Amino acid sequence: MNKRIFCILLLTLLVSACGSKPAWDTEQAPAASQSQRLAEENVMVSWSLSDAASLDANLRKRIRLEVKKADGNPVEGFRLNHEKLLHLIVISRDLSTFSHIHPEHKGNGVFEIENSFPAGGDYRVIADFIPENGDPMAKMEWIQVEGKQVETQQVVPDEELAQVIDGKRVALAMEGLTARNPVKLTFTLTDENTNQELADLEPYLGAIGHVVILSEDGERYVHVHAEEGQGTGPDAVFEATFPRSGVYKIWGQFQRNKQVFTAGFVVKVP
Ligand SMILES: [Cu+2]
Repeated sequence: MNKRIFCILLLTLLVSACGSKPAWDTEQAPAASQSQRLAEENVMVSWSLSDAASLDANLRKRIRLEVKKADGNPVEGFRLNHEKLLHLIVISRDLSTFSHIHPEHKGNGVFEIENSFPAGGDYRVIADFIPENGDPMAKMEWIQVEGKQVETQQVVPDEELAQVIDGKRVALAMEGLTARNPVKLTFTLTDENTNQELADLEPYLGAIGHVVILSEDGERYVHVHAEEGQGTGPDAVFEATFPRSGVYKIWGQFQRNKQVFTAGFVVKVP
């Protein structure tokens, strides 16, 4: 390359790297990364569903998602977030089934995973990730799974916010339940038979618990982690903000004896 062209190129790079704001003007990230920072509205995900390699169950499908920038180029890098590059939540339209899985990163913004769907029908898929040099974001889509459908359940608020999962009783208490303000959610775990408090929770993906919240219509998604330094139970405390009033389902996920278990509660936010 001729020296003069090289200098012009270098100058162009320097100028574009500095952007309009001088770097000394801000104490945050340098201007270069600010100007390239990926905002949620500049990232899109395209989803596809195909038959899985194994044909043992007819509703086993391969979910493929491709994370792209507004210019069509793939998002190349992802930040490790709670031990994973991307968290995928799959919820049936009636909110009766829930899975939280971790697709494999294939490079070029592509992630893939095989998943067994309990029945045919519509599912809400939510990809939760942080592009390198980008904001945390959640991208949602409805996908249709062909196959025999089951009768859908009504989403009705639970009268009692407690349930038993494999001998473990999970109770949910909410303080200051209202929309658009932080609500304190406390899950308390006890042994169903002995009533003893369970104090041997294990960290699951780097937190004592995870909470996923979805509105009845599947349009509003909230994902929070237990506040730090909470030990091992019996309480796991979270803070979540419901974006508006309405009916929501709240799934709490915990781990004990290397087993992850999920408790789901339907609540009405006034
Ligand atoms: Cu996850």
